[in-house]
Amino acid sequence: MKHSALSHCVAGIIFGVLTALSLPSLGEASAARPNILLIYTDDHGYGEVSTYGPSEVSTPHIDRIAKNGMLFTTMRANCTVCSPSRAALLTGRYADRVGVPGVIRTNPDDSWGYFNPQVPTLANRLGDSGYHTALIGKWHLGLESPNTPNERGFAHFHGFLGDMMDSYTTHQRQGKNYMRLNAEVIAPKGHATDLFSDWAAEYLRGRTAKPKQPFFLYLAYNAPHFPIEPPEEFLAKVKQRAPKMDPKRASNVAFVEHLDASIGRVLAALDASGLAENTMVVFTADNGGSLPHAQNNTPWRGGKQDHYDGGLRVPFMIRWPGRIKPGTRSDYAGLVFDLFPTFVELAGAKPDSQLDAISLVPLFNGGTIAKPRDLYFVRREGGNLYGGKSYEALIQNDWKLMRNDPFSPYELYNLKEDPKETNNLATKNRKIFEKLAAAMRHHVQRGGTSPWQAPRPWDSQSIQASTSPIALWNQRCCPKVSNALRSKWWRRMAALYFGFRDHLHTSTLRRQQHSLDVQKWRKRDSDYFRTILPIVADALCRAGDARFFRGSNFLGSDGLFPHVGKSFLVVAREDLRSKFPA
Ligand SMILES: [Ca+2]
Repeated sequence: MKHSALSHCVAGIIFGVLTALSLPSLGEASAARPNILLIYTDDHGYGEVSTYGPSEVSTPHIDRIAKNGMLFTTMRANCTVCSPSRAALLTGRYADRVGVPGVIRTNPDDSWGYFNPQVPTLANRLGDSGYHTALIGKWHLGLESPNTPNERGFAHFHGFLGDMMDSYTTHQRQGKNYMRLNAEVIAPKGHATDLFSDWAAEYLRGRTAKPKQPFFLYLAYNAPHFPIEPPEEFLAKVKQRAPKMDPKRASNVAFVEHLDASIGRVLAALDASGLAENTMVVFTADNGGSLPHAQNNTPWRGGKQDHYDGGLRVPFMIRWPGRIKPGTRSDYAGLVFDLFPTFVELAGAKPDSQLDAISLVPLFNGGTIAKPRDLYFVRREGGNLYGGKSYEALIQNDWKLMRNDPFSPYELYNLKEDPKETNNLATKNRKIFEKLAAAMRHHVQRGGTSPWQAPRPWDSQSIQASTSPIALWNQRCCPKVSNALRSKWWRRMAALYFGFRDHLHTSTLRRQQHSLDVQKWRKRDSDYFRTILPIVADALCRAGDARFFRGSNFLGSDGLFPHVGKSFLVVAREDLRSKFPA
């Protein structure tokens, strides 16, 4: 591809966000099917939950879930960072099989996943079997259509789309607001942990009006992910109790204790709703704590971003009154995405055939799961340390093969004899090494069948400059939408076109890299209109994280833009949306 005369043009994309489409209830549910409350925290290390052992942190409310149910000691997150863990949880498949080997970020140049819109989510599956489905809190699987929570199966979404918040009180990320009530942009006031707890309590109170329809509430806190911002009164309590504690550590302790108190408020609302008896409560996290932020993964080695167990082993507990005996414990070595088939089974839905996850239901009455399985982990990441490449880990029986970046040599540990992963046997036990390496390659190949970036127009053979943009739009872009909505999008696209055109002029001229005959170009407006619209239509349709489109064939080759040769870039930036109002 020639880049000799590359032109960067910037366009704003206006998004007609689909109004939330609530899935219809498919009939009243059987009373035996439990409601499901999944509490999912962010970067929450094993050492930050007091039920697992002596800790500086006191988490009585989280501990109570284990006390009233089953404590799991050997569960691991599917990934050592956020998005892949969430993609796996919501699909029951390894994250690289659904397009999310790495973190989906608000900055497209540093985004390493695109959540495959074709794969049904846990919310789809439970919704289809009659559950009301809600996500409160963090999504982190896409910022735009078709990967918003409402479009991926959640009837109710009250939370934020992004990867993290730069502040728990402003809720913004790089100056942008990703807080939403369904598709509506909202600007609530307060600490995010308090807000999500209030919204969850409100949701639970609302469910009392429909006691016969079971619900699935996925309550995904962003705490205790950095920035570590405990409310002042919680920090004061910790300082008073432990005045000599390192200040950074004290902040973490207070932050987790605030989270625990908030979870306590949600559990109290569940009790008050009268629905607790038939509600399964699960508590777990997406990955281990971040060591540079003074988080604690005791007793495991390493932390977030590592394939050592400090990055993977997470707190995990399930309470189900009358069905799981209080105070029980399981040492089953599973992965958090095992919740997918577990919930689907409890909902009485047909099991999925494409899953990598395994239902935990046999464990609930003291049974075992004997099926042997590999536990596979993958993370793709940018920056010089990772270079946009992935690195993997694999556990088979007592053995783990792993590395913590794509360039370091593999390490091999015997987890049974060496649970803290201090004795690397990679050179001493080549037989096991080779066996696990072969199994790992198998998973890498399977993951390779799924793209991890959104498809882009220049990859498509079906787009030709001669094709009518209207036909393209109708054919490629959401053929199921109503005519009224389509017409609305067309108006927005027209506005976008004119705004784009003007911006193209100024940015190109300002760069002075190419001479552009504006008058000549204007004469060819109609050609340009026909040419650019398929790209814009595609952009609007795909919108997900793909805000970067290259239109070489239909722009460079027909002589419209001789100054840019065969390469042409359109970067559609969300921060320009305001320039092109609908
Ligand atoms: Ca995380």
